[in-house]
Amino acid sequence: MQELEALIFDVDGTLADTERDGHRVAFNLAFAEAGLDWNWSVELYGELLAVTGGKERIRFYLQRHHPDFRPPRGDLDAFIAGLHAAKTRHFTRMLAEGRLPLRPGVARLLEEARAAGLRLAIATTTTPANVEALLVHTLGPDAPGWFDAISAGDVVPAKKPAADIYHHALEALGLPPAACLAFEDSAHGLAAARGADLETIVTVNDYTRGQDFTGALLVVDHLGEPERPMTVLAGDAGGAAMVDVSLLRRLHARARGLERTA
Ligand code: XBP
Ligand code: MG
Repeated sequence: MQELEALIFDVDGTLADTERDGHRVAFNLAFAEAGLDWNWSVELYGELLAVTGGKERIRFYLQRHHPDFRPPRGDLDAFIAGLHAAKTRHFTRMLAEGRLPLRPGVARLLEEARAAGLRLAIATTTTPANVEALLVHTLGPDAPGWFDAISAGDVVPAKKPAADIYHHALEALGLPPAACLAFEDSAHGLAAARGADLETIVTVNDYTRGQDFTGALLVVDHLGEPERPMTVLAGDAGGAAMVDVSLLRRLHARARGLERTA
């Protein structure tokens, strides 16, 4: 049977709770800076998360809420790209200020996986500069080098729920999906990972808790810490309080073993 060789992580909502107090706030700062009176509330942003990717999200918002909007100059693509660049500047500054910590258990699991010889990768919709800033400012300057593949943003034409970004990461790792596990926080992310044949662990957050995670290997509230056990929402963690390498190996073996005999 195929051994577990690598872990592939989503970023937004999975490594850190970035959406409500990070991306949303950065979008609003960029809008204000551009003299726009658009303001994305926590509730509205929850609806806009239906579309992944910041530029795509701005376009979706305009179609829904300001269908007659015309940019003051240039074409709409260029206008959105400019707004989005400003948003990335604000978001990476917030990360540098330490305002967006990693979720429980993330640093613990990354360190344990490295020590156990598992390879690490990232598969995310977000802009590469955001991934770099998050890793550096939460885990240290060497952290981006821990990952054998960082597949991010516009490197593929179709963002999640399309599977493209996971195919990109698998190709960069040079591994089949059966050798890997994915970590996601949303139904779109789960669909992307499952579309690439990856078994997936889901850590929900406030925006995604009510979504349908059928097909996930395990659904938990977070990865857990020794002092802060996780709660299992779906799947069988065998009573474990944390997602650690030994649980991942057991889940992987069980999933792939079942698949082989199915
Ligand atoms: C994350 C996203 C991203 C961020 C914004 O989805 O949808 O768009 O909200 O990032 P996932 P950018 O976690 O499923 O990858 O503005 O840099 O696009
Ligand atoms: Mg996510």
